[in-house]
Amino acid sequence: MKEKVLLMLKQSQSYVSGQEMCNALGVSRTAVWKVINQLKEEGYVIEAVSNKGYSLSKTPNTITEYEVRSHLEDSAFLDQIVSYEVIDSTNVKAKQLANEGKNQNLLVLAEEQTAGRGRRGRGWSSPKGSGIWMSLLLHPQIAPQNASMLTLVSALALVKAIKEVTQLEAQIKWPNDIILNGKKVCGILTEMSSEVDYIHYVVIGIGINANTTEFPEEIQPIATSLQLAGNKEVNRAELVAVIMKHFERYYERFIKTEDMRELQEEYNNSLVHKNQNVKIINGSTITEGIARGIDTDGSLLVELEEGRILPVISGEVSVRGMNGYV
Ligand code: BT5
Repeated sequence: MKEKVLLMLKQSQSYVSGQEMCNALGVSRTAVWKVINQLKEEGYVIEAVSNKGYSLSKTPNTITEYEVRSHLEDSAFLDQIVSYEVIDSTNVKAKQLANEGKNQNLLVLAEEQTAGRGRRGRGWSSPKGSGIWMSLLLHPQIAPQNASMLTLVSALALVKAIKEVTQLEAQIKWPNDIILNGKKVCGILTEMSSEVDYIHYVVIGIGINANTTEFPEEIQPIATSLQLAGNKEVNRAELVAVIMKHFERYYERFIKTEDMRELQEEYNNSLVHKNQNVKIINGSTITEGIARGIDTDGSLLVELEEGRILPVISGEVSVRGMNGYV
């Protein structure tokens, strides 16, 4: 109902009368009035003029289900979107929904996470209202060992969407970081539930510092946001919709072959360390070499001093630039 009222207000060039809404929605005037008040509480600025009706003069920069939907082009890809003001972790929620039997493509969004998660038990700072914290639940019929490439597919969609919405040229730090000006602007956490030869589901968690302007001290040296990099506030709902549009296209191409052969070149063009010296850190062992790009299986190909090419598999290692994080 809220979504319908909002749609009527958005589609109208001027005022929508209360009666018009009642008729279209089959509800009472009081019911419409209640919804209008709820929308106002969420930050929508709605003018009410007697004898004319309601008109929407400002939309808040939120990532509610209906704001995201209003930017999504017609597509059958996403079956459901659910949005929360605050949640522990959108990845945890997506997994819970999957375990409860949701077998559709579903997107979970949150304005704030109280226990945002990075890889291997690390944390993810997810303050209220400024970022995009979201998880995509999918049920791909691919071999479990190929699922880690979905992180790379997502990274491509993020770079493309960031470019389209902000004109910023972000780059990928293999396998799961998106980088702007040498700092991390997004992180991806892909999780899976599977048997050895069968995937129950995959959850792709994406954290984007969209309009964040302040970071906790410990990540200040490595973190940035789209707003800081571009000097402009980003419409978060629009960005989510554009990410989903590009993800769908890359995902379809990936699924055909279950490898990166079609996306390899584009991925390598966005690689922050392409043809640069990197350190591969595996526990206490550090190997140095030149990153050449990914292979079709998603591994990072690193040329060692003696000329040998070492395929580095994600999950085992951390990749660093020679003088720091990037
Ligand atoms: C990641 O892990 O980069 C994956 C982050 C995924 C977050 C999303 S948000 C929606 C979904 N729900 C979740 O609970 N998670 C996903 P990793 O490569 O392990 O990087 C984690 C490290 O990044 C931390 O140890 C910090 O050093 C740094 N970090 C934490 N918060 C950050 C932020 N907001 N921006 C940049 N860096 C951050």
